[in-house]
Amino acid sequence: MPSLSCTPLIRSTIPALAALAMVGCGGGSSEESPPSPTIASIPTAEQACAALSGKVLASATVTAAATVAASGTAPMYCKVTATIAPQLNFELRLPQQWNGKLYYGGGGGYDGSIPDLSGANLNALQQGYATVNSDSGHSGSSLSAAFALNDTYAANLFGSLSVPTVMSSAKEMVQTAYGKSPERSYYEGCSNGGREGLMAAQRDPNLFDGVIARAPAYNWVGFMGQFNRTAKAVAAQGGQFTSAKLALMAKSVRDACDSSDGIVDGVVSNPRACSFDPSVLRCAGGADAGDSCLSDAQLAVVNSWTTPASWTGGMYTNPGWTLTGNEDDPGAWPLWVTGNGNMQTALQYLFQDTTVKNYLARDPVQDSLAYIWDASPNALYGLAALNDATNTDLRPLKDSDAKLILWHGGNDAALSHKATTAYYQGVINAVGGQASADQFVRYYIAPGVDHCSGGPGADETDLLSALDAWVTRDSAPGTLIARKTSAGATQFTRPLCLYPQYPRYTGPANDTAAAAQASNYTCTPP
Ligand SMILES: [Ca+2]
Repeated sequence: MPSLSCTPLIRSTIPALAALAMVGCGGGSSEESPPSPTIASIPTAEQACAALSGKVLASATVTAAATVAASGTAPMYCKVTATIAPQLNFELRLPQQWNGKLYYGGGGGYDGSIPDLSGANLNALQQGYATVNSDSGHSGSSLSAAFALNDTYAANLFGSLSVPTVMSSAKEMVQTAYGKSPERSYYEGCSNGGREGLMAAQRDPNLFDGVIARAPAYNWVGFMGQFNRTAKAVAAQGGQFTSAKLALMAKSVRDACDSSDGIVDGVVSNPRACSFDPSVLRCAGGADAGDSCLSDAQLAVVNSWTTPASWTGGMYTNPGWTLTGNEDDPGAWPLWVTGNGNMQTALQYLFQDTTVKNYLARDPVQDSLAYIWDASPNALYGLAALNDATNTDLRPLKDSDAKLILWHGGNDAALSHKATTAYYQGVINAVGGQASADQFVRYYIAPGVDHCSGGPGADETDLLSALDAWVTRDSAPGTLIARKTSAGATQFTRPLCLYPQYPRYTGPANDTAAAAQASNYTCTPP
C-alpha cells in the first residue's frame, strides 16, 4: 500500500498515469520512506510527453511533444509546443524531477517569438518547475508593433489576454501530464514581461500565487512618449553624442558621486546623494567645441533625459531618469539612446517609431520624429486601454494572498527605475500604507544594472527562490544577494537592498578582495 502521505499527491484521472506516478511514490512497500513533500512523484519525461501528444486541452492544440535529454545546464524534460487558434503559440517544459509548481516566464519588447530556455526560464527549470512561455499571439520582431495595426485580437492578446489564456491551457496540460494540478503558480518577467506580470496582478489577481515584475514597462503611453521626446532631441541639429562626449559626461558624474556610497567602484549606488549639474560641461558659447564639452543641443538631450514628461493634462506621464555615471556602458545610452552615432538604430527610437506607426498615427509611413505625441488624445487612450498596467490598487491581489516582488536596474536606460518607484509608492497609498504593502510587496533597485541585466553592477539574484519561500513558508524577503558573473564564475557580490536602502561599503579600505564581498556592505537609508 502506498503511504497516506503519498497518496494525496496523485490525483490523476488517467489510471495509467496515476499508476505510473505510484511507482516512484513508495511503490507498494510500506517500508519505504514517504516522498519529499516538495517533489511530486511523477511520470517519466517520455510518459509525460506521450500523455500530451495530439491532445486538445483548454482550446490549445499540442503540435509537438518530445523528450529533451539532460544537458550540461538543463535537466531532462518533456518539451511541448502548442497553439491556441488562430496564432497564440506557447511552449511548456515539463521536467522529469518536477517540484509540483508552474512557472510562467514573460516576454520582451513587442514579443513575437517564444522565449527560449535560458536565463530566468532555465533557472526555473533547473529548480524543478514546469515552465511555460508564449509569443503573446503573433510572430515577428520584438521591435515591431505591425501586428497591432489591423488585428484587434492580436493587439488585445499582446496587451493583456495572452497570459491568462495560455495559463488556462498550461494548467490543464500539467494536470494531464503529471496527474495533478500545480500546487503553486508563479510569474516572472522583465521589461514588457514585467508589464505582463503587473497586468496579471491587476486584472487577474487569482491567476498566480506570486509575481516577479522586473523593470516593468507598465506605463506604455508614458515611456513611449518619453522615447519620442528623447529621440527628437537626439535627432535635432547637433544633438548627437560622440562616444568620447558620452564618456566625458559619465565620468564627470562618477567623479562627483561614485564615492558617496563608501567606495569608488565605478557605480553610484546612492544616487540621491548625487547632485551633479551637467551644465558645468557646457561648451563656451554653447556651440559644439569638440569632445571636451557638451553643446546646447547635447545639453538639451540631457535635459530631456532628466526631466519628467507629461501629456493630455497629466493623464500620461513619465518621470525621466537620474544621471548614474554609467550612461556610457554599452547596454545603456549606446544601445538605447545614441545608437553609437546612428540614433535611428537606438532602441528608444525604434520602439517609439513602431508605436507611432501602428498604434497612434496608424500609418506605416508616418515619420515618428515629426509626430506630435498627443496629437490625438483618443489614440493615446486607445493605446493605454490596451497596454497600460498603471492601476496601483492591488488590494484584490493582496486579498488573494499572492505576493509581488518589484525589481529594477539602477542604470536602466530603457525604463527608468523612477517609474517603478512611483508605482510602488502608488501601491503603498492604495493599500493603506507601508505596513499593509509590506505584507505582500517588496521592491529592490540593483545599482549599476542595465535594462534587465548587464552593466557594471551585480545583476543576478534568484528572486524566484525568494518568492517561493515567501509564498510557501511565509518567509518574507529582506536583503538578498546579487552577483556579477562571467562565464559562470562569480566576479563579485553585493547586497540587494530593500528600497529605499542602498549598499554602503563598510569594509576595510583599499582591499580589493573585501570590496568584492557582499558581506562588507551594509544596506543603508539614503
Ligand atoms: Ca561607488
